[in-house]
Amino acid sequence: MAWADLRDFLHRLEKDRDLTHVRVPVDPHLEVSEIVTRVVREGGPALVFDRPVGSGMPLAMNVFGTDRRMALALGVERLDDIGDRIAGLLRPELPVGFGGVRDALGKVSQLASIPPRRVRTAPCQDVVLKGPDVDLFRLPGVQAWPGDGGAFLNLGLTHTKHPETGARNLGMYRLQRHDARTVGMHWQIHKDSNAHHAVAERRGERLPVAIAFGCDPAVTYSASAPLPAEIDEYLFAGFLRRERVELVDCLTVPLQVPANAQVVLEGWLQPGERRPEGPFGDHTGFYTPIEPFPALQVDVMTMQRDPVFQSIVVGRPPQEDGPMGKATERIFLPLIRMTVPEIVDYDLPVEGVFHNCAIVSIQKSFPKHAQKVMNAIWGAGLLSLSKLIVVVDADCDVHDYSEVAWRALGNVDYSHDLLTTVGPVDHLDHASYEQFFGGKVGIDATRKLPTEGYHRAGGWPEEIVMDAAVRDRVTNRWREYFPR
Ligand SMILES: [Mn+2]
Repeated sequence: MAWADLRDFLHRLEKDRDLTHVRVPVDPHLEVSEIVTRVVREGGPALVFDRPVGSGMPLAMNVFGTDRRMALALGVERLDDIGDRIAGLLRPELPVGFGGVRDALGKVSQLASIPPRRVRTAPCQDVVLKGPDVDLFRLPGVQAWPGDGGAFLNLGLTHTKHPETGARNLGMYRLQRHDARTVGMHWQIHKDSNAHHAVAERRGERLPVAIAFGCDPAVTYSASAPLPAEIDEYLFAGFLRRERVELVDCLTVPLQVPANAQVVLEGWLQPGERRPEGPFGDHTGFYTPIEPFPALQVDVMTMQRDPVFQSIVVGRPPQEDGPMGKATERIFLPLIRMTVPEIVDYDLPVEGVFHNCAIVSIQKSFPKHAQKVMNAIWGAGLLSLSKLIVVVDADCDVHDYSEVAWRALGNVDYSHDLLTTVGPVDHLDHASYEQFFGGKVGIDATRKLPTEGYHRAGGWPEEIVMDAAVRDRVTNRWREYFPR
């Protein structure tokens, strides 16, 4: 069962006592951020700030801030359930090989076949503000960190379409409020909207853009998911929701937005126009410097009659984007296995902000198999940005960092087991000496085979494991040894 809209989901959280209203006035300049950061760290509830200072609109934060809420947002008990559903859909005809993730996702969208439905009227257009009446200061934009370049309207869903193919894209990019009518589009180099904009500029055309805030949770999540450019986020959202997403035509741009969005901005990007964007304290835990980025002049702002604005604080992990990224990690596992079937499981530690470290377990069956997997990951979508890949054997629990560390630190001869290379790194990476590319390393922490040059007498040593019958006996007799 899908959530009808954001409000429907917030009501459920309230019923579960997993949402708290903050009823006193709170300043979206830093104060909201400090509160949210503390609540996220405690694994606390979603928050609705009823009275953000300077705006009449309530502000929902930390909506996805725990794995439980993230799963509930996508209508499942465990995030792995979605991966299982994907694997189930794909099982009859496994697309494997080079186009793996793209083909598999295409197949899932096609098999699930829950395309969006177009509606004529929509609550998100109940209130219409045009031209000089547009006022982005009515939205409770959050300045999260002292060094930020201003307030940001983050967690907005940016809609564009390819100027030549007409393929739409839905993405989640950071949005700086430059002034009452202008919003900065932080379109990183590897993102789909950036590609649309590049095509429009090459053709000397302006690019229509619509940004929706406060959509139903599956749609919001889909905007954040690193789907291949060919995959329609709304088909994917339909698959997640098991119900069609209702879209309505925008008023002034040839795009559609979710009918139940809380707030929508519409406008056209002029070719060649850039404005300094940032600084911004990002999920790396560092400020990203000012860079020139496109800036959207908003022609029309539409909204529901009593909208609630949803946003997010990012910064040094852990933050709310952690559970969102974990959802992606779990949902994409069966898709990654389409391309690299020997992968058993993987883990992207939140401290590694999803690009800095990937831990992968594999069913090793030939010499240098770990190196093959490293190279495959460095060639797979946005996972290709991974800087460190740790490969362990199938029997290692990749989510148990203690076990991973034991193997990664102990099972390595650094003259043989390191693979170093150079490749693209995340736009936000601050450590690479050049922006956009840098060095990467893979650690082969698997058991080594004689066929890959490990010629020690007796082969790889046997790990210490207790006899299973003894383990069971001790478990069963525990109360006898230690009566209360
Ligand atoms: Mn996309």
